[in-house]
Amino acid sequence: MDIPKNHPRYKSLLAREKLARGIKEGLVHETGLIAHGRGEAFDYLLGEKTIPPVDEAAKAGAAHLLLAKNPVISVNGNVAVLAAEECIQLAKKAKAKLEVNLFHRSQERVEKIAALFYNKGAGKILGIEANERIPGLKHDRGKCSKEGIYSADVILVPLEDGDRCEALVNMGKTVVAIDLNPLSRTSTTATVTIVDELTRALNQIGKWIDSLKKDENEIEIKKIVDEWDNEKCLRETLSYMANRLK
Ligand code: PTJ
Repeated sequence: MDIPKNHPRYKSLLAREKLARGIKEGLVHETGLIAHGRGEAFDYLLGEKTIPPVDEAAKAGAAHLLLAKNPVISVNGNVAVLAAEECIQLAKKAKAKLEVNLFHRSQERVEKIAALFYNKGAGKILGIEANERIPGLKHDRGKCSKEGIYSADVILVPLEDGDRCEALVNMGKTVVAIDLNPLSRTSTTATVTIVDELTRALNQIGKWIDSLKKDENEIEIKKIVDEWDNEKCLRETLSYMANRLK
C-alpha cells in the first residue's frame, strides 16, 4: 500500500506495513504484530515522544555502552524490519557486535534476518551459528553465540521477553532494554530501561554516545552509570503516563 506522507498517522502506518511485509518475507514472526500493537498502545500514553526521564535512561544506556568491553546489540524479527539501519549505526558508534537472537527461532529466519542486515551494510552478524546457551533458559532464545551474547558484558536488548532479560542479569550482565511497557518483567529487571519507541530510543542513545564522547571524561561517564536509579526512572515514567490518562 502507498501511504501518503502527509497522513497524520504516517509513521505508525508505515511501521505496520513494514511488519506485515516482514511476515510475508519470513523475517517477522506473526506474533510480532501483537507485540507491536501492545507497544503502540503504550506509546500513545507517552504522547509518541521521548519524555525527559526516558532521555536520561538513554543517556545511562549510552554511558554503559561506552564503558563496555564487549557490547552486543541483540536483534529479532521486529527490530530487523523496523530499525536495521538504526541498529547498524549504533553498533558502529558503540563498537558493538550485532547478534540475531530469536524467541521463535528457526534457522531459516535467523539467516534471512542476518542477510537483511548484511544488505543494509552491517559488518559481521553473530547468532547464525549458536554455539552456546544462556543458563536457565529452556526455550530457543537461550541459544546464543559464544563470541557475542554469551561473553558480552553489556547487552542492548530492544523488544525483549522478560525471561531472557532475567537470565542475562543472572549471568551478571548489564542489560539495557528498550521496551514501551514500563510494567513488563523486562522493564523491571533490566539494569537500564528505556521506555521509548524502538527507533526513537536507538537514535537517542546514538546522540548521547556522540555527546558523551565529546564532552565527558571516563570518570564522568562512570558517575552516570553509578548514579543510575532505574526504579526511580520507571516510577517517573509511569506517573507521566498516569497523568496523561487523567
Ligand atoms: O522475532 P522473535 O521470534 O524474537 O519474536 C519477537 C517478539 C517481539 C514477537 C517477541 O520478542 C515477543 O513476543 O515479545 P513480547 O514478550 O511481546 O515483548 C515485546 C515488548 O516490546 C512489549 O512489552 C511491547 O510493549 C514492546 N514493544 C513492542 N513494539 C515496540 C516495543 N517497544 C519499543 N518499540 C517498539 N516498536
